[in-house]
Amino acid sequence: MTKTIVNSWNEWDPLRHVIVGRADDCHIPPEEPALDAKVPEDSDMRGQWGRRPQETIDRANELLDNFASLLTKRGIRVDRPTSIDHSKPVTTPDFHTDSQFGCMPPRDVLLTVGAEILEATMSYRCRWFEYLNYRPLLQRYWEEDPNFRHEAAPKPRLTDADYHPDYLSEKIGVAQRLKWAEEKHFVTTEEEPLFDAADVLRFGRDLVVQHGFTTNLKGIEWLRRHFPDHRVHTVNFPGDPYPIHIDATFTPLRPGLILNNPQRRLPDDQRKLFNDNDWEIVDAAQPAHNTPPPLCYSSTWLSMNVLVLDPKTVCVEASEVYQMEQMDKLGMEVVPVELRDAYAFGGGLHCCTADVYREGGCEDYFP
Ligand code: ABU
Repeated sequence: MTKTIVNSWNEWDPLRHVIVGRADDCHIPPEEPALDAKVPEDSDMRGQWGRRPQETIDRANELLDNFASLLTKRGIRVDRPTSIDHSKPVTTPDFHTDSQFGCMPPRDVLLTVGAEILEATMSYRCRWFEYLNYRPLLQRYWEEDPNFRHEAAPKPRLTDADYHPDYLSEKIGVAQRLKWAEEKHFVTTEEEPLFDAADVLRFGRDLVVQHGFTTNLKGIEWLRRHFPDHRVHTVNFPGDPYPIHIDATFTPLRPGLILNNPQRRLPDDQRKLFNDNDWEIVDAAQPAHNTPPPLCYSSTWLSMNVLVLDPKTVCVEASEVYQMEQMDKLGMEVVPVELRDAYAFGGGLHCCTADVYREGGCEDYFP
């Protein structure tokens, strides 16, 4: 009798098995083109690199462990990655960087579509080997589930030709960044296919993919060819001066309902798919914080980076009082989860997880 380990087609069906990241040995990597483009110009991250302070690693791990226990108590199987040594430099024939990033957050690296887990190309040099943190788990799933497809996208070369030099300037300014975002001029070029898994949202037969800093058009075309039975839609959010990862911008909660970041609204001409199928797109509540925590790459909009446990239940960061209130009004049962002190390690509740198994199959929500 065979056992299905891997199955997940969307962001909301009942979650039964998930990977939760670890903060172990996380580093702030040295400067490099795609990473620098994401660090806000006034951020305390500028000019810093090295292993993150041990007390912050311990605190983040405490919160991630608590989150894992909460999920386990709700009957969800939780697996954890095995940290590699992130202090090791990465050298390939094409580039060198003096350290790596970490085994947080798994959502950036692993894209689960049905019975497949696909390792993304990634676009930061410091994240080139990040998939190795998850290989012990993926090997285990492969041994246990004869239908599991373990796939890896072609490793990119990440030469200087992958990055637009005008993004490397110290002072660009938010107005210029917004102009470039409107023009779809991002730090990554079209030299070769690039994508992070966290730029992809799964809606059954449809994949919605953000074109931005971490995913280029060739990356989206690669996904289109790799998933020939899916419809792949490209989206942009011009209000975002630092566009990486879709999951603090566009958050499906259940069939027919999506939260959209009010500063990063989906343009009218990209709403047709949702409008034609009676999906409601509502503005997300304001974040409860005016600034991200120290040494954090992400924006305050991790407030809407939630983990949906099933179409009626959602985990929201415990200090995000406005987001919790809005979820309640939208008819969701809210599970508060403390995670803010782990944000600096790469993101919120959606980021720090990767789906392994959700109930349900591949539905067509946009017939
Ligand atoms: N990894 C999600 C970060 C998105 C943001 O900074 O808004």
